[in-house]
Amino acid sequence: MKCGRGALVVLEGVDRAGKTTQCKELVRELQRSGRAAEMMRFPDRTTMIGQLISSYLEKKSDLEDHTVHLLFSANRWELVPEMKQKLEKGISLVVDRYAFSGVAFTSAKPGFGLEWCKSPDVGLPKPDLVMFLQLPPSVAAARGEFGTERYETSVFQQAVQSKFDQLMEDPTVNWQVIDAARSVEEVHKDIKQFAMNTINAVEKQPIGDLWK
Ligand code: ADP
Ligand code: 2DT
Repeated sequence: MKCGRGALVVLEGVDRAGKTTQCKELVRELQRSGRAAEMMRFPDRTTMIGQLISSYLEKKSDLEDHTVHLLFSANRWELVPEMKQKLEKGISLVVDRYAFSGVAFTSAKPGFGLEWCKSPDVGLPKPDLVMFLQLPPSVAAARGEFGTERYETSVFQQAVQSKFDQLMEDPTVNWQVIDAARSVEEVHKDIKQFAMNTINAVEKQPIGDLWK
């Protein structure tokens, strides 16, 4: 590796925490400072699998719960070759949701355990940094109404938050909790700092395997 690999940086958090806003800001900032960086998001609704997922989220179709969980995972796996290629070329990837959302959302449904939910994503490229944008439900509510997609209710979002809390107890993942209730600029400053430190730290390290 001539100039080192890029970092895999993930942003997670509940609805309206500011993930998309901050991913875009971070990519812009990294590019401004001369680093190669690209944004990705999951689900990636542009692929064939992504279109099935999108139709499910928009409630235009129904899918059995295990099935849709596996489709979300397949949607990540189908992009792994592209992700690895980019990381190895030195491009850092800033990702809006990843396997953690996958596990948190499905395990918030009745009858789903954390371990079963994690299993299809075991071995994915391991994020070098996962920033969890923490936002109290009351502040999220002030940012606008829930949309009309599946999962967009306060009861379900609370269940999802408690699953994220469980996932964040895992010391094998480099979690950083970010107070997302501040201004876009203040949140960005923290995120930029964590991301820059990570990018510098992992340059010469191999890409890890998630949950392995
Ligand atoms: P997410 O991707 O987590 O759902 P978004 O980035 O789409 O969140 O932001 C949700 C809404 O909140 C948008 O209207 C956005 O402009 C607004 N927003 C994002 N960050 C902040 C912030 N720090 N303070 C106030 N409003 C914000
Ligand atoms: P947005 O496109 O607004 O982020 O909503 N989800 C996401 C899952 O249930 N499983 C997953 O693996 C992922 C990545 C979270 C996407 C919705 O899909 C949920 C909200």
